[in-house]
Amino acid sequence: MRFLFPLLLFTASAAFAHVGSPDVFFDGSAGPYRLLVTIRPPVVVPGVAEIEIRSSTPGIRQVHIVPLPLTGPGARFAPTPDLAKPSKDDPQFFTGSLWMMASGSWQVRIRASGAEGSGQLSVPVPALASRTMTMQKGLGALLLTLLLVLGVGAVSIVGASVREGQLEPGLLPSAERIRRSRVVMGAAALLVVLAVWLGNAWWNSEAGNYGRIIFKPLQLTAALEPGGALRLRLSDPGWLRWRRVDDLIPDHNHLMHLYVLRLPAMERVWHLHPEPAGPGELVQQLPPMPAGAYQLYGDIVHQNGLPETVVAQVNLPEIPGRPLAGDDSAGAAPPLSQADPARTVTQLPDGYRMVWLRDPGPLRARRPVLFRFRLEDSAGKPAPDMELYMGMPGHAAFIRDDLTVFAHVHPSGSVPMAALSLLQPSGPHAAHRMQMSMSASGLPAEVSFPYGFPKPGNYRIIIQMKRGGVVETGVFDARVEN
Ligand SMILES: [Cu+2]
Repeated sequence: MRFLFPLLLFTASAAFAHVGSPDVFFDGSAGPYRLLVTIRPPVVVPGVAEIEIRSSTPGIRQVHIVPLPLTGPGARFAPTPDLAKPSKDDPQFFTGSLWMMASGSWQVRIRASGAEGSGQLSVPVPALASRTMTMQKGLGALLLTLLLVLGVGAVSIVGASVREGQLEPGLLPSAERIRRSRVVMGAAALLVVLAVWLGNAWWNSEAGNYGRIIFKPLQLTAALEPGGALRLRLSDPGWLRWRRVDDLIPDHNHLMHLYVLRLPAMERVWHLHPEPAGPGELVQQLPPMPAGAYQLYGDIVHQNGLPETVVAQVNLPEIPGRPLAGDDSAGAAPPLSQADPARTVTQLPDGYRMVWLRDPGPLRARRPVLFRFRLEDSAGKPAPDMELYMGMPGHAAFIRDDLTVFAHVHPSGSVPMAALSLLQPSGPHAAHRMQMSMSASGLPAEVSFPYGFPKPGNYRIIIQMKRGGVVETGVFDARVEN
């Protein structure tokens, strides 16, 4: 029985870039067309990635898609692209599936053409085996029955051929023939058992090989040092040879973006940027924090563009701390017990407010949506003095109340900017062509994030925008239905 179900042994959680939120969302321009792209990477590799593309620019006629390695020579020579299928109901919506043949950092190149001409964009996608498919119990039972029938059948055919193969019709086999056939059947049974045993060994060794490539996230340990510094250590649990802890590249100027949430109520949140302190080590000078338990989500990007989110929990005494500096920021919200999914306005400490421009209707799991937010002054006018915060009009984090989902998303989507810049060395591209309320500085007071919740439940959304040198942190709650 064991050889039919050895793969049940390997079930790891699907957590790599982001936590519990493997789908990739991207809002960008392919030449004249603004596209909202959703890529659902395969859970096994090789496996099939599902691609959905919606154009908000009319006139699109054809969409071609092709997978390529993110970097290296393979990224220069594209195979023949596939044609994505237009939807019957919506001519601006296209779907397709692509095979991802190896683990690693990939991109999906999308070429759109139509009335406005043509253009292309690329979306980085990590392809990592996150689990092993398990065999269905019914199929297993069926295969086991077939194996028994085959084995017993083979043995009895061999026996019958020795016993009766050369017998004239109507005659009974002699005692000698019966004895010989029993000996041969015994030998045949041994052979069948040996073949099954070898098959089992082969299967288990294949499963073992696959088990080794299943993604294991880097581990994070956090320890408080005298003086209120938090030391973060990355360690590799033993995964693919190419993964290292000392090959991090900066993502909008920081090696790590660390979200710190006070547990269990998530009523305080910090967005911090630890400094490198040796291979696989980072140090963060903590701001003033009350004693308690804290959840840490650290976003990092490897040299090859592969993003990871490392997770840890830490108990801290009261930290007198240093004032926030640089890009570090903090926010406050009602405790989770008072979460209100109907609230669309966050009143900010300086009189400004952040408004969630929600579409009517419930939020649904696995449905990509543009989440739009506007920063207003106390008179309700769009904030006039918007600035980029770490090179972006805004930063969003989507967190499920049980901490099983964490996604750090930007206006261009859930792809880390460091991976994007490996594709487009000219820097972040035109993801923010927002024809919305522009402030005096030319930056819109409105920002949008493409995202889809991976599963139903209650979520907290943390939105950060910067104006007049101040990072404004708005916290919203969402109830997501199936
Ligand atoms: Cu960010």
